[in-house]
Amino acid sequence: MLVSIIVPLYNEEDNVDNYELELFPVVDEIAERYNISINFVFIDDGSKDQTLERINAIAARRENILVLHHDTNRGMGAALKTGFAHTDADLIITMDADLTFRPEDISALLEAYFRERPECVSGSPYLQSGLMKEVAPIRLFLSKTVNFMYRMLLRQPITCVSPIFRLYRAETLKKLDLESENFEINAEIISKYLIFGYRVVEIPVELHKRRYGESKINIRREVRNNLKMMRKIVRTKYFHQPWRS
Ligand SMILES: Nc1nc2c(ncn2[C@@H]2O[C@H](COP(=O)(O)OP(=O)(O)OP(=O)(O)O)[C@@H](O)[C@H]2O)c(=O)[nH]1
Ligand SMILES: [Mg+2]
Repeated sequence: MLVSIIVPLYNEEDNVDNYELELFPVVDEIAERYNISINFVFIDDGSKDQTLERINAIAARRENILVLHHDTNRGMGAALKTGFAHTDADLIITMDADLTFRPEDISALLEAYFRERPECVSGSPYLQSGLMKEVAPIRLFLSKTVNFMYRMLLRQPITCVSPIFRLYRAETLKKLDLESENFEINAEIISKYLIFGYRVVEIPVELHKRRYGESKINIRREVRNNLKMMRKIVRTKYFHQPWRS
């Protein structure tokens, strides 16, 4: 069995420097423990710093790394879609470049997959009480409100639609016609899974504060994109129209 870990990178040079210490050893140990092959697909999305050079230098030293590159910055969703199109893995794991979700929790994603065989295992910081203290109150409030609205619209007990930290069966994921170019791709994927009846299992995971580099999130853009997504959910789920922009 092959598992691809897909990581979008945009101006993350300081985090990339940390991978040999905090990411690769953890993943190597997990691959050995579960007796599976794991490779990495990093997508540099037109970074303006040394991200591409540094990840290429690491890839030259390690076997299991594929580096892809966009000439201009196209957004997290565009980067993930490029990654999905370039892997033949059975399972796809998506994760943040800044390791705010702990690499150790990749084993929790796999554990839940092997136990329950769902189409998706999604890490939710809302199931892990107490750990959201590090998040700014305004972001926490907006996130909780948005997630509440998704829960009502989707009529599913999903606690968090936005996290990137997930495992998917590649076959199912590749059937989706994904249109999001930015952060809202994670909400698009989970909404489509739930509307189309694919089974999603949420597990509690820790979410920590970014230690290196700068946040790329733009709250206004996020709110706007999520409202657009909700309109599409209503059209598809309640008016049985095709999902479209
Ligand atoms: N490819 C690509 N990846 C991006 C872009 N913006 C952000 N990312 C990546 O998406 C992930 C999430 O971005 P973050 O800036 O950490 O956003 P966040 O997790 O909501 O916020 P903080 O952790 O508080 O900074 C990281 O892996 C980023 O490198 C982008 O424009 N293109
Ligand atoms: Mg982050």
